[in-house]
Amino acid sequence: MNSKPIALITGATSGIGKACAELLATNNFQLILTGRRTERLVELKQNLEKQFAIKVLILTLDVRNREAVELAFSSLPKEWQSIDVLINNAGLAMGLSSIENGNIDHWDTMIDTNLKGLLYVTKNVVPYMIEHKKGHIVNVGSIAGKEVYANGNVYCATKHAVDALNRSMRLDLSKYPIRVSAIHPGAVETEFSVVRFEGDEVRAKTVYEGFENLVATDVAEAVWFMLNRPPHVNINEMTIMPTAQPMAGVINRK
Ligand code: NDP
Ligand code: 8X3
Repeated sequence: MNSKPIALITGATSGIGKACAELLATNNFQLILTGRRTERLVELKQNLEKQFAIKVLILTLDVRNREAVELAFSSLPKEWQSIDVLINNAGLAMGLSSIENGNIDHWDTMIDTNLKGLLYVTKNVVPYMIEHKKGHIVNVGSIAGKEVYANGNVYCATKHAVDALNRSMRLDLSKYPIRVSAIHPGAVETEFSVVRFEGDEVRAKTVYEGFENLVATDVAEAVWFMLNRPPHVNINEMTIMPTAQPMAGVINRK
């Protein structure tokens, strides 16, 4: 494999992760793309390899599965180990309920994915970055990790944890030197709300009615700005909101 930089993106089958994959492909990155939906990964690999002179490695992976994450990265082919960029993007919200009405299975899924999954992947990828004395981790947080909104409770808690980990990782890893950044978006129309409302596409659509939401490429472009700074510059975090959403939970709809 030639010496193009390598980026690993979790949750590349949809939304922000997929948009980051496409943008990095146009910028000559080789890509390791992960997600649970293999068919989508295969299709994305085929499209990107056809369009760009890059190689794409796909790993079907549930980030909640600690053993599977360990196995996937311990058996990573040598030519893919020199990872320059890790985008910790895989994540989800489930449900939107006042705390007393919350569904504990939803809570477990959000904590296992957004928090523990991010940790499992990071723990298994950072040794490669330390070995190669380079790396940039971008953690996908949320405005829900900076503020809270009604009924967002556990999702907000997981994203506040991502915010704390982003700052802690930077403190721990800058000595190697590994850069660590977070992107905190407001409302982006992806499959996020369909997942949150367990496949209810009609309800999901109402989240984005009456205002201009962000789209996944808006977020990918902001991520690219962070990645594309010279090595001595670390953008610690960026918050990116629709103009119509001045804060979490507040949207000016027409
Ligand atoms: P999507 O639902 O469109 O994409 C989520 C991605 O995460 C999919 O590729 C999905 O892949 C992957 N994923 C979910 N669970 C797992 C899992 N257990 N193991 C591996 N991959 C998983 O939503 P977004 O693109 O909007 O979300 C991406 C990130 O952005 C999330 O962390 C989300 O919290 C965050 N975010 C989203 C905002 C929004 O308004 N949309 C705003 C702020 C932050 P698959 O199902 O194939 O496994
Ligand atoms: C999701 C952000 O504002 O749509 O992470 O709840 S918001």
